[in-house]
Amino acid sequence: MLRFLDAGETHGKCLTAIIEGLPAGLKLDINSINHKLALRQSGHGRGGRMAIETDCAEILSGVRGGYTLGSPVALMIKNKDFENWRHIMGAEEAADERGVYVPRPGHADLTGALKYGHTDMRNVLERASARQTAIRTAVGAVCQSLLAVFGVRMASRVVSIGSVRDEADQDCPDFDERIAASPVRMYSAEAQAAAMAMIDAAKADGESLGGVVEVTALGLPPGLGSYVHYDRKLDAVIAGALMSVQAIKGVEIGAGFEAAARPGSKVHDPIAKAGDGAYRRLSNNAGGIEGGMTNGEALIVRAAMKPIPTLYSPLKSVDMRTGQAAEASVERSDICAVPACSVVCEAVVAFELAKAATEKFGGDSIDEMRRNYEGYMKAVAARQA
Ligand code: EPS
Repeated sequence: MLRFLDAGETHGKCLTAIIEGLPAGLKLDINSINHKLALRQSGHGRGGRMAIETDCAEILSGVRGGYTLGSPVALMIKNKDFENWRHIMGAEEAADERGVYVPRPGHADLTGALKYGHTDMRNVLERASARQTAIRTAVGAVCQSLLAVFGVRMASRVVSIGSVRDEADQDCPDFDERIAASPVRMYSAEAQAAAMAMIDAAKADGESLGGVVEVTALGLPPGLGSYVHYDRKLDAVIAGALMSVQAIKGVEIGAGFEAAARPGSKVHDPIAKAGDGAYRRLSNNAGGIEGGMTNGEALIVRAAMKPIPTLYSPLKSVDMRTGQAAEASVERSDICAVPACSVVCEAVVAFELAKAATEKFGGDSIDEMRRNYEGYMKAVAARQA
């Protein structure tokens, strides 16, 4: 079973992850991991921290000469900002400075302090921070290398920021290139300009902005996940994983919430036989998942991100030292991290798909996994003949 653990505080020394369950013989390219890390750092609306960091992953173990060994793969991303925080965040000695005593509404601060018994809420926010998404992105990039062996191609884009929507279809010309070149990862030039203006206005007003991101995966075989038990349903697993990303408040697959307003004939995708004999859907409102399993169509998942809870014009809160009303703490933060969030969500879905693929096709080596995949695909083709 593919699994990972991660650790790290936002101003601590580094972020780390151990991935266990990757097959031996998988080619890993550090540049493709670092490319995803750079994408995650970019985007209009990011704050001052991103000018400090240049996230680069280091592979600490489990890889030799560019290929996985089958042993756990350990990854590390250093926090450059640690140099500014060493005296406060050191493991052995930590100065009692920059304490946080007024919780931010919408953040983990207050409940985290009550739950773990912290008085300085820095002990909560350091780990609750979305900085953790950097290492999750690195883990996802590794998983995308595994998925690529089986012809799976993933992408992500921003659908909306605040009230500005970009509903451009994935089939538009130069779609991927335009998303990659856009500072808000939108296709439409008008939507991009409006979103950037809205972010600038939010910054001027001491506000923050959320939005909706979309992740797609093409080339998935039918049958990842399962209908037989609730905790093996792939849509449930993906939704749960996305909801674990900081600030994600909603997830939909395919037509999602809109399907609830349509009659059944406008929701379910008719089935036909394609020229090659394969069963195909004539539309894709299901977003590539039926009965908790991939059905061979494109996986389309959307996630809604709430606005970041750190506001430069702070909301009302309470000073936990005195019990008196006070303005919420202001930590340096981003105004809008929706473009970054699209890259993170792609990585998070990649991990769940790679996990489902390793469950389905198993194998200690990539060759064994490939044989299992090819044998299964042959059997599926025979069942459609
Ligand atoms: C974050 C606060 C900010 C963000 C951070 C998430 O960090 P800092 O307090 O150092 O300015 O920049 O995001 C990242 C560091 C990152 O890499 O995405 C928070 O409170 O969640």
